[in-house]
Amino acid sequence: MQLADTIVALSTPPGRSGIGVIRLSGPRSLEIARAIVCDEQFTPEPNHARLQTVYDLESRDALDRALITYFKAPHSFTGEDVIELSCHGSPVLLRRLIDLVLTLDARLAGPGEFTLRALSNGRINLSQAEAVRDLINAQTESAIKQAARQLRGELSNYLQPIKDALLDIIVPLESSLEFVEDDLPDVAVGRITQSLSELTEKVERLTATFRAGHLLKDGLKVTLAGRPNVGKSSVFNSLLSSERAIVTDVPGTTRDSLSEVVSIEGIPVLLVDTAGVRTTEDKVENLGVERTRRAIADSDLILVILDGSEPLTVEDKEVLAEVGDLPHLLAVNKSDLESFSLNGLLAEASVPVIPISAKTGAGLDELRGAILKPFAEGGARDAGLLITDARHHDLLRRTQGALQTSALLLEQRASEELVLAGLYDALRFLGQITGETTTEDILSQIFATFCIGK
Ligand SMILES: Nc1nc2c(ncn2[C@@H]2O[C@H](COP(=O)(O)OP(=O)(O)O)[C@@H](O)[C@H]2O)c(=O)[nH]1
Ligand SMILES: [Mg+2]
Repeated sequence: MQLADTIVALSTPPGRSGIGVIRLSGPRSLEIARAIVCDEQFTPEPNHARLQTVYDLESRDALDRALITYFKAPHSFTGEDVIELSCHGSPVLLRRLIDLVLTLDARLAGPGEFTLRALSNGRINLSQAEAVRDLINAQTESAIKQAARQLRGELSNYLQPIKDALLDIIVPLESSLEFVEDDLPDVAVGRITQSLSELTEKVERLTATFRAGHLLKDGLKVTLAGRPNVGKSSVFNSLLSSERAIVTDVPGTTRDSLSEVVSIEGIPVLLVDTAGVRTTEDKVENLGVERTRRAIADSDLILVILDGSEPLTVEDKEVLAEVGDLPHLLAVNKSDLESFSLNGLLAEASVPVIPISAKTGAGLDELRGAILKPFAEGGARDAGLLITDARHHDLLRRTQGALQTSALLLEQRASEELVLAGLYDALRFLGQITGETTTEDILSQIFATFCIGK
């Protein structure tokens, strides 16, 4: 990755908007800004927005009045000279401006390249860079809060004392290797064993938060299944609080799967409304039924909807057979109707049975609670620092393993070299979380998951 060049990207989403922001970073940023405002003396005060006319360099026509903000190196997000142009949000205008900037010896930024530069210039560490990405991708408020904690450096602050303590063990071990002929004295072994077990426990505690953290970031996929007309689309709409799916009393109305993310206690739940499962002659509906089968197979939980105003039908039983032992719960809909009954399901079923009415909203809170219950008690509202990233989780588990191996070797009075090897591994794994010991190809893999312009 070359850092000597100047990069440019649209930092706001493509499409029409009130304002569109173009960002430049690198040594030529100010020079390029001077060119497009057609003023060689243009020297904006750093960190202050200036309203300027920007020009088409070829035709000399004024293109827009834009707010230009200059962030002087090293006091910018990337640590380099940065120019931000806040223009009116016309895609044509923004495209033209970027094309002009590209003729002035800048190049288009790759995904996450601004953040990568911030990392390379020591403005943030790797876990903070990942937090920037997670903040942008967050699907619920709780996920935003977690990403913001990581961005503030909470993860690196938790890990730093662990790394320091590891060094405190490594240094005397190394010197005993050099200077002492005999084995380590028992007191020293006891002390090291004690601090190793404390460190392992700290790492374990953090590793264990991944279950909740993973859920918070990646959420759950919940598929609604049931024969036509039981009220799947109505339940879908009620859980979303919107009229997203078409509801009619004509069986087979929903032909394709629809999905939307809804936040349940801060956890993003991808709800999938399906065509339902039934045998039909209708070609389009049959394709929908096929998709339902696939959605059922790869969801975390299946919400089987039954119509409590009628006795169970053969089709209902087919759906239940289809779901089989997959994780599911039964929502018995239309509890507002006179003829409603749970059909003896409570006594029979081995999974939760929840009476609901999509029409009145009765039982929907219980349903939300039951959806989350197998995954997270109490949601993620007031959780402490959580590990949300699979990469971090993997590295923490490896750290744990390395520490345990070292402790075992120490107990067996193996040579110091062997004990040290595990400690160095642990240190390296922790360093990969914050980026000190992360290799180039891992870095490029991580940054490939960023959006362009960030
Ligand atoms: N009384 C009553 N009718 C409902 C309820 N939920 C859905 N319905 C009706 O049942 C019919 C089928 O609903 P829909 O959501 O399209 O079912 P789907 O085919 O399973 O998606 C429609 O006429 C709805 O108005 C409910 O809780 N109570
Ligand atoms: Mg439907």
